[in-house]
Amino acid sequence: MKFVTLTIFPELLQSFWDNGIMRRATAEGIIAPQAINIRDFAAGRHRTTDDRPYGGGCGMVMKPEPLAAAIREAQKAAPNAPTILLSPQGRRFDQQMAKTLSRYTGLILVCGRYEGIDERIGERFVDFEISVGDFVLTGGELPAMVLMDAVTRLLPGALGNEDSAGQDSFEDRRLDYGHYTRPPEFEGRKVPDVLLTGHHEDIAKWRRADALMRTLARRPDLLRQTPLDEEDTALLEEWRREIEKLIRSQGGGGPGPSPGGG
Ligand code: 4GX
Repeated sequence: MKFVTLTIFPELLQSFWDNGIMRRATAEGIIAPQAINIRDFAAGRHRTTDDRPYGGGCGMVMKPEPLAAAIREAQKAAPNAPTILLSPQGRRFDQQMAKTLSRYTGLILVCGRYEGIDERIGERFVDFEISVGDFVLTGGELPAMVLMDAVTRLLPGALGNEDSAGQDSFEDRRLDYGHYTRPPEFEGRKVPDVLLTGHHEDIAKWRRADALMRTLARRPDLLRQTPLDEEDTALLEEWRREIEKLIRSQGGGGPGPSPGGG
């Protein structure tokens, strides 16, 4: 996977590529990251990349000519790669999108600064516009790193352990289960007993229930997106019976006519 990143701050990306999984994936030829400095394509003694907005208002806009030249250079480096603009106006990035993008052989990532880029660059050069979330950053470099990170760990061999990416949270629209390591008791808090038994089937069951419970408590929207399978339905029904039992034992209202009638 070739990543060609267009930025006025190439050093920001270099430190990211020089460490951890990104560094190893580069060494193994799984990714080939490259930064193109937009300023190298700017004209004049000052190599200006921004200018005042037509129509007035505050902030600056990235000039179209240096960006166009930089994108054309990127297209030479990664001929079949789509051009992606990181911006708050884009489609929200998620695991499914990361998976889709991981099938390309290259991606061109345009990192804007200031108020954004001249609209005509978007119309002429940009294939996808992607946002990493509903908040405003000072530049597209962090979103580009988020995207490259999520895509890289999906590429075969990138994590070392071939299976790790398939076990992820969100792969089946569930949050991850709780993780524990030694010691078995930490500041009075114990590791769930089942995890110490070595009984793989019971451990798998516990993890599945824990993932479902956490998703129900923290992100119920994820459960509404996909139909529940038999095992999850059985767990939820078991919990419903326990909750009803608990409420009845407290003298609370159970099933029956609602106060207002039908
Ligand atoms: N997810 N920003 C980009 C400048 C900009 C604006 C419009 C192009 C078009 C962001 C986000 C984000 C701030 C990065 C504005 N460039 N990008 N920048 N959230 O907030 O992707």
